[in-house]
Amino acid sequence: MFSKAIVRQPAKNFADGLTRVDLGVPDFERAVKQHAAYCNALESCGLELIRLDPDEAYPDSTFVEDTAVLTPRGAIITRPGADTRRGEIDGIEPALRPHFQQFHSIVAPGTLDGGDICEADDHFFIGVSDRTNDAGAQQFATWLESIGYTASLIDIRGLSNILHLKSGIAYLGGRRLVVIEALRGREEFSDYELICLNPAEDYAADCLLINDRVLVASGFAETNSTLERMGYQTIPLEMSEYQKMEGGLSCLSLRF
Ligand code: CIR
Repeated sequence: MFSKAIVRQPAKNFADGLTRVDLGVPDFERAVKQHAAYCNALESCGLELIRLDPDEAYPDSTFVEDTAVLTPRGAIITRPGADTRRGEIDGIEPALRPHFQQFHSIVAPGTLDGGDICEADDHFFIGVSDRTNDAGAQQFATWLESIGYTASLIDIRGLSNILHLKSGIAYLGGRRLVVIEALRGREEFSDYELICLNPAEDYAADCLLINDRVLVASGFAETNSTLERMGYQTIPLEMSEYQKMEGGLSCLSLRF
């Protein structure tokens, strides 16, 4: 169960962040409204929010998930793979200090983005991507093993339509994973029940289990009804402005 989350409202220059998709320039006012609805949804799931100030020094800093990985046994500060995002970690560590005793950091030459880490109970899937390199993935796996978790590495470098591993998978508890079609055949998932999405709805794979509800991007009707039919209570959220910047629902918070 989660009780808290860290969030950071987008800064005015949010549109200057990184993106490889051609979905248009995000509208700042709309992004702020969508962020507020996201925060309300987290609160309606029982979370207390720790709200950080918008930070214009880092246009991508609303995507707080990439700066840390939080587990019940400790926190790790990442080393984001994009140069323009590396300094974002400086603003996250002080916010986490009061809540975690065990701290660790990814160090050079390793790079790792939190969006590449999918926690599935005591096991962690680690995406090796254009942002998370082999050294970062290995450092993280070694740290996890030192605190009693297991890990497997999933190479997604050939998949140009997903930025991070969690752009393509989500863990819903009970050994059940949402996956995009392009990842369903990976051996690492063979012991899991897979909910495979219609490729037209790949963006909806970045959904988020918060306690007993699932946050899901709105506009992806098939995914939403599949999840509802399986007994999940979903909260659909408008994510259009974040999708333009290649961010999804998990990216906008750090939950613990
Ligand atoms: C970036 O390219 O870094 C941001 N525009 C999007 C980051 C999304 N984060 C995530 O999936 N965890």
